[in-house]
This record gives sequence, C-alpha cells and structure tokens, in this order.
Amino acid sequence: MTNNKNLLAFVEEYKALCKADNVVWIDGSEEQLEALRAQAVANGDIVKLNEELLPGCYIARSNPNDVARVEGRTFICSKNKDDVTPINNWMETSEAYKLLNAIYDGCMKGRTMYVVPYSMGPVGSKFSKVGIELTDSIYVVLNMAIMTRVGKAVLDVLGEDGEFIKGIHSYAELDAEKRYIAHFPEDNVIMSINSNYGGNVLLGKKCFALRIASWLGKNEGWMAEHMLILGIEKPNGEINYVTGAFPSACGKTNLAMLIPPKQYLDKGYKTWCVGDDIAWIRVGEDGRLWAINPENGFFGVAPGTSMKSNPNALLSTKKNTIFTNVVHDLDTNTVWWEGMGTPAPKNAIDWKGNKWDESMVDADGKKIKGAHPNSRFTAPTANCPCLSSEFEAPNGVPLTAIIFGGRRAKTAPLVYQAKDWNNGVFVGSIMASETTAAAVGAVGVVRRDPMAMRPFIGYNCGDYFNHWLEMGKKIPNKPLIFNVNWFRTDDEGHFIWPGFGDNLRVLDWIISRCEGKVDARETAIGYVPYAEDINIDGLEDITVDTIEELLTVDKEMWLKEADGIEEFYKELGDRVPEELYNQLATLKANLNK
Ligand code: GTP
Ligand code: SPV
Ligand code: MN
Repeated sequence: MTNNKNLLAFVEEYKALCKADNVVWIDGSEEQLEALRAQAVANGDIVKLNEELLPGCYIARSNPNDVARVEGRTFICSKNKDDVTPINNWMETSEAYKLLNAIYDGCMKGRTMYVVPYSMGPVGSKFSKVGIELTDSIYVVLNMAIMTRVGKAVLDVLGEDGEFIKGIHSYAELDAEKRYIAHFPEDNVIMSINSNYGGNVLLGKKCFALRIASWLGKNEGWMAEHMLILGIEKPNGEINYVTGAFPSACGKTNLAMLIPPKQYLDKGYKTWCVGDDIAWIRVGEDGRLWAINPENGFFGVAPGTSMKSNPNALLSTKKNTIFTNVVHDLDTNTVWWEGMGTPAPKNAIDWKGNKWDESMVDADGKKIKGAHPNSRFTAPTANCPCLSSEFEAPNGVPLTAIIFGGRRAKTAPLVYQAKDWNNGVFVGSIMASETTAAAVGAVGVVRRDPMAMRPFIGYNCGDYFNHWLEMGKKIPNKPLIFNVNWFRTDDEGHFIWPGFGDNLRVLDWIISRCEGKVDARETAIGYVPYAEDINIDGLEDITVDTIEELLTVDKEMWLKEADGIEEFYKELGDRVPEELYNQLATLKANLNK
C-alpha cells in the first residue's frame, strides 16, 4: 500500500520485535472495518447493539484494572532530565527503549499486528500531520477509525518520503505493573503497552495531538492545546469562535455542544461545535489566531450525558458509536448510564460484566454504579447535529477569545478577564482544578493544572509557559483571555450556577467584552463583570445577588492561592519565566492593597 521506506522499515522492525503472526494494513474501507467488527464480535471483544435503535453501534468493556489514563505510568523520555518538569514522569531515552523493548519482545505472538495510518486534521491540509499506529487490538483500530481519518488516503499524502509520528501499541497481557505510556518527542515516537483504554492507547489523541504536538508546536511556532472550539452565532449571522481549556471531565464536550437557553434561541442565537477536546492553533495571515480540531470523533464522558444536559452529545451517539464501560440493557440490547435521564434497566449487565440493577449496594451500603464514572462513547463528529460547517476548513476558525476554567468549589469567580496576553498566560498557568475520574487516582483533590495541560505537556513546563509568552509577541490581533468556573458551590455543596446551556450567558458577556461593548470592574485578579451585565432573563432561582456572590473575589482565599502558586512555580524548577514571577508579584501587591 506504500513505498515509504521509513514506514516499511518501521513495520518490519516491530513485527520482528513483537513477533506478530502477520501484518494487516488498514485501508480505511468500510468492507475491511466491517470485517474487523465481525471478528471482534466473534472474539467477544465487542457486542453488537440493537440495529434498529442504535444502528452500527457496539458496546465494549475494558479490563477493570484499565479504565482511565494512567498518569503515574505515563512518561516523557528525553536525553536530558531538565527537559521535563517534575509534574511529568521522566525516563532517559536509551534506558526507556531498553526497558520497553524487553516488554514488547514477543508481545504479539499468535496475534495480528494492524498498521493504522491516520491523519490528525483533514487529510492533506498543510496543518495536518500523519501518524502510524501499530496495534494488536481490533478495539483500538475501530476506535481510531472513528477518532481520526484513517487508511489509504493518508498513505497517499505521506508519499515515498513523508514524515510520520511512530506509534506502537500492544495490550500485551494488560498487566498494570508493566503498563507504560511512553513518549519520545525528540524521536517522534510513542510506545504504549499493557493497556487497552482511551487516552492510553488511541495514540492520535493525547499522546500525539497533545504531548508530541505540543513539542512540535514549540519548535515550529504554533500551539497544541487541550481545548474545545465553539462558534457562537448571533442573530445577525456573525460568528465568534472561542476555545476553552478545561481539565479532563470538566465540561469541554458539554460547552462545545451547548444549546442556547430559550431566551437566546428565541432571539436567533446558534452555536456550532468545531471540537471538544483538542485544538491546534496557528497565527493566520490576518494576524489572528486560527484553530483546527485535529480529531474526527468524540471520545466523550457518558455519565451525566442526557437529553437535558447535552442533547447534541447524546444524539451524536445514536449511530456508528462504540460505548465503553457503560451498562448493557439486555432487554432492549441498548446502553444506559447514570444521569442519562431515563429509568435504569431492570435486566442489565454493569461495566464489570456483572448482572446489575439499580437497587444493588456494596458492603458499605453504597449504591453500586452500573457505568464506570469514566465510561465513554466514541462517536463520529459527523453525527453531531451542531457540527460547524467549518469543521473541515483546512485553516480552521479565527479566535475571538481563549477561555481557561477549572472545577473550583470556592476561590475562582464565575468569570473574569485577564488584563492582557501576558496576564492571560499567568491566569492559565495558575489554573487549578479538582481531580476527576478521567485519570486513575483520588477524585476531588485540588491540584494545579496549568492550561488544563498538566498531564499532556510533552516537555519542560517552564519552557511551555515561555512558548505561550513568545506566541503573544507573534500575534498582532490577539484574542482576549478569560477564566471561568461553572462549579462554585454553596455551603451545602450544591452547584450555584446552573451551567450547561446557561453558560452561554457568560460567553455572551465574554464576547461583549471582546467587542468593547460592556464595562467591567477591575479587581486584584482581573476584570470581573458587573453582576447586572450577566443576563439572567428566564433563570429561575438566580438573582442579581446570586451573580454577585458568584463573582466575589475573596482576598484571603486568593492570598492563600498566591502562596500555592509560588510553591507550584518553584516545584517546576528554574525555567519558569521571570515574567510569570512578576505577574505573581503584581497579584500579591494588588491583593494587599
Ligand atoms: P474529557 O473528555 O475528559 O476531556 O472531559 P470534558 O472536559 O469534555 O468534560 P465533559 O463535558 O464530558 O463533562 C464532564 C462532567 O462535567 C460531566 O459529568 C458533566 O455533566 C459535567 N459538566 C459539564 N458542564 C457542566 C456545567 O456547566 N455545570 C456542571 N455543574 N457540570 C458540568
Ligand atoms: C481526557 O482525559 O482528557 C480525555 C479522555 O479526553 S482520554 O482520551 O482518555 O484522555
Ligand atoms: Mn480531554
């Protein structure tokens, strides 16, 4: 299928090391994919769902020891330790190859090795990049065929001497002790072994499009970010595009597909999804920032997705979708999860493969969840009812605003605006959020997650901050930078802000700020709205006083926050730019005024 010598040598090398029985090249044809689906069904890896209710859909369960990204076993490998900061695990390059090659040795005995050529970004666009994933998992092949553009067309673009990112994946024995997700940015190589789940194994996503691409972006003068891309259309047809960086399971997919509240719909507002997880951002000829979504599918969190919270996401999963670790309703042969908004099935199997119903409790009397909190759907972007007409645009969309945000019960106000680009970089760098089920580990612990990229920066975090500052110098028409927090809680722990579609009310303020149409109050941390400028028309239970409360900036809390930021910067080592320390000093001075 290809004459690319490097590619042929790469395939031969790993076929030999992994001792795969044979090699199958993925050409992207429906016939080949359909045959693989049939094979995976026959193997028991996936189950075909009700063809009438969910055409082309399948359910899969991962090993219970393998349900989320494993940050503890994810490594950035480089020659020099200083090129990686302590928030990521580091391994010396040659040591890492030695360790990993030993585990790959013979891992595909008796198995087929699939060669998946894929493009991140529209095939052939000059902003797109090609990857090759070698894998022994049909589940991975089928997911990659949804999440990216795969097959022959990609090889044609690659040609005889085109460059590609090398990815080698084997689920091996799913041995959690020998699980490694290793990146070699200096060599354009990704090695993943002993997992078969999500961001650990769909190598185009976090491994390539963020960890490797962030490094490429630094060297080539662009940015790879953990961001959704959303278009907001006004009644007059004008569309403003914004990107939003929120940590894993903190609302990107939801914001990317939001449906405007009735008051806005009635006026003629519309919203368009360009991307829900990753943005590749470049400076355009017009001096603005332009963003593309390099993916071709959504790997979305299932629990909580309902016709009420996110109808566009739910509708996106109605055909040609793979569900992982959700409840299998045996009566209808469909799927269910907590927060779907329909009654739990009576005759069902939970994510672990056990017979399950809603009334079941564990030894501590706690309800047993049917779906894993990080259960997911893999759905083609083409299914999304609000997919932007610019989704395939080779140059992407121009940005009006960049929004950072996290899950903070207190401290961070509903929204504030950074004073300028450098201050915005500071605002992104100090992001913190409560951890979620998207990664293995404790949930609900506040941790620093700069630009929502903590687990995804492929190099030294100080250098990454510096790259953001440097980019600012190259953008004549900069987007404005904001921070939002949908997750502030009251004393009983309830979210105060209704969130979801109503987040458009905050985006409305953000766009008005970008247009210079609304005033704001200057505070120690940045510009905060006047409460009456957030449109609460039609919101029950929310008054101007509630908004006032959501917008408070508590100086005591922020002084503590400033100490935490300083600690974090110090942890990152000596490459944190001076400018950010200056920003921190200004913040402290403002708070002490
Ligand atoms: P990844 O795919 O892991 O990167 O996650 P994501 O950032 O796309 O998060 P997603 O939109 O899937 O939302 C994760 C969880 O946050 C779901 O349980 C949502 O119901 C919840 N959520 C999203 N938006 C809001 C909001 O505005 N308010 C509240 N309270 N919850 C929200
Ligand atoms: C995330 O954790 O941010 C995800 C899911 O989008 S995964 O693909 O597993 O990284
Ligand atoms: Mn994500």
